[in-house]
Amino acid sequence: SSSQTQTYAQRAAKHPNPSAKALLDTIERKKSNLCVSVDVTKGDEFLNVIDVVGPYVCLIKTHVDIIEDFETSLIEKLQALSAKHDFLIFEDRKFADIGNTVALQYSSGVHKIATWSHITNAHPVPGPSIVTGLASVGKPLGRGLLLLAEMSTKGSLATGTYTEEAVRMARAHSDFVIGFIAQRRMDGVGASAAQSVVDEDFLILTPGVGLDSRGDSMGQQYRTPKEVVTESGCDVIIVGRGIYGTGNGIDIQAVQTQAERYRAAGWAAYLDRIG
Ligand code: 5BU
Repeated sequence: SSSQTQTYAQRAAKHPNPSAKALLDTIERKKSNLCVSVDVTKGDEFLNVIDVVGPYVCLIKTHVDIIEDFETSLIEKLQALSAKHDFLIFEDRKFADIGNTVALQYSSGVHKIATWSHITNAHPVPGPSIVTGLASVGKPLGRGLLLLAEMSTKGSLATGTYTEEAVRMARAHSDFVIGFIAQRRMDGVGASAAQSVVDEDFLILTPGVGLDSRGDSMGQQYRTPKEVVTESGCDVIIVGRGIYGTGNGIDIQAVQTQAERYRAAGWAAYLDRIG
């Protein structure tokens, strides 16, 4: 059977990449395929949101470069919350440069992403050298990489043969590439009839998820957990403003309520898919 109909636990048991295995195990243990994207600019607010949504998520997604008062201690506090609430960390860095540069951006600078982020992602646009560059840093640390095969935005150029080439690139580097940011399952995409892809298990993490809105004023498009997980076969829903809101200031009680609501919706959509 394809990864579409297998349980997260079945997939965890045979996944060769340590970060993918840990994510699948966490999803099963917490009955949560919810990743919360914490796109806030103040360190305290960032930690407060994570502490509240922590029990309901398998993964926390960060854009660490938007935090105004970033200091190394913030990462230590993030790691403490990861241990407290049992979730993994995904820095949504979207690397897009030559291998040598991305290796430096991943390992060094102020943020030293590779030292704390279990999963990160990259645009396939430079070609396979972006994967080998990042793998030179991340693979020895047991990290995993997602390729951006599709995007959630209106007018995205990541379609058609670009998406197919992204999947081929992943297949050629499946020791480090654990899956895709995409809007649908990629099983068999870009594969020739002769090629056996039955054993591949790429995780599909999907942003652009909302229960109350269909988009924003800057090109974002939202689909429901049912559309994403049941109908399109994706594995993890990524939710930002649907959980922490769009207004000024954060209502921490509302954040908790929404996190539980999205966790339940994502899990119900998965149970529907596996039947
Ligand atoms: P939102 O508040 O749920 O719209 O936030 C979505 C997050 O996912 C945000 O951090 C984006 O940078 C990220 N994202 C996305 O929305 N769409 C994409 O195709 C990719 C990332 Br790739």
